[in-house]
Amino acid sequence: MAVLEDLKASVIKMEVELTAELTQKALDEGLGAEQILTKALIPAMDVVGEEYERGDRYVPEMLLSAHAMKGAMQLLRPLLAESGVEPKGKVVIGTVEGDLHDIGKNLVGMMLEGAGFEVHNLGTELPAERFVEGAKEHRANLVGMSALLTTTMVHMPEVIAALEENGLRDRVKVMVGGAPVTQEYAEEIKADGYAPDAASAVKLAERLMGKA
Ligand code: B1M
Repeated sequence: MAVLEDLKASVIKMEVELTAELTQKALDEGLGAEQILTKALIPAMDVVGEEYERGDRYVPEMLLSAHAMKGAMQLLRPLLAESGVEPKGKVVIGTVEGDLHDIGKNLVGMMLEGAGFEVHNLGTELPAERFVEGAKEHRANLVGMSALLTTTMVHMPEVIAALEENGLRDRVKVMVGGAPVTQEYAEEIKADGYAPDAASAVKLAERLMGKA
């Protein structure tokens, strides 16, 4: 599909407006939101990451590509989130302390919404207490944590400990994800589940809520 190739290239080239136009074009051509994400937008961010790792791209350029991706996601959001059924569970989701990456976490949130969960997106760089406050305020059944840095994933067990200290651990399930996080790490920190991507996050959340 030419439009998907062009879209991927526009994110890599940091073309914010063109990315939005091509996303709309892809939708107008009848492509599905998930296809646009998995065949163009996510692979583009992988290229961006590889270029950064090789030293061919600096942080401001990484940010511009992220900005382009976010614009595209705004257009896809209503399609990923359309449902209108009784919530399958209440989820609070956020990125852990010291970490401002939010694209993947937002995507997981949108997909959960689309699958019929009530989702409260708490934001980024969240200390453990914010997860606790959010879980209490929204009477959450599920707490989702995202981390994209090896240096920040270490805050995940702090959140689990804070949930325990506040007497919430037996009534909320904990789900973790993000590029450096693994199934082994999730088990080590006693999270209830790990998902490698947004689609598996939905399946995992359904399983944890007994809705699968
Ligand atoms: Co950063 N960054 N970044 N960055 N960045 C990475 C993560 C990195 C891998 C790049 C690289 O070196 N190849 C590297 C981390 C290395 C490491 O620790 N292992 C890195 C670094 C080093 C940094 C800085 C330290 C750079 C610097 O300043 N020197 C800095 C840290 C800032 C901070 O957080 N304190 C930094 C900054 C940034 C930007 C601000 C420029 C920007 C973020 C903008 C934003 O998010 N608002 C940015 C970006 C864009 C990236 C890359 C290129 C793309 C991340 C992304 O959005 N991917 C990234 C390289 C890469 O991942 N390819 C990189 C697309 C997204 C859809 O995927 O987030 O993985 P992802 O989410 C997936 C899954 O992981 C999973 O599902 C999602 C959808 O499928 N998932 C979950 C995520 N959360 C989940 C939660 C779940 C379940 C599944 O349950 C709750």
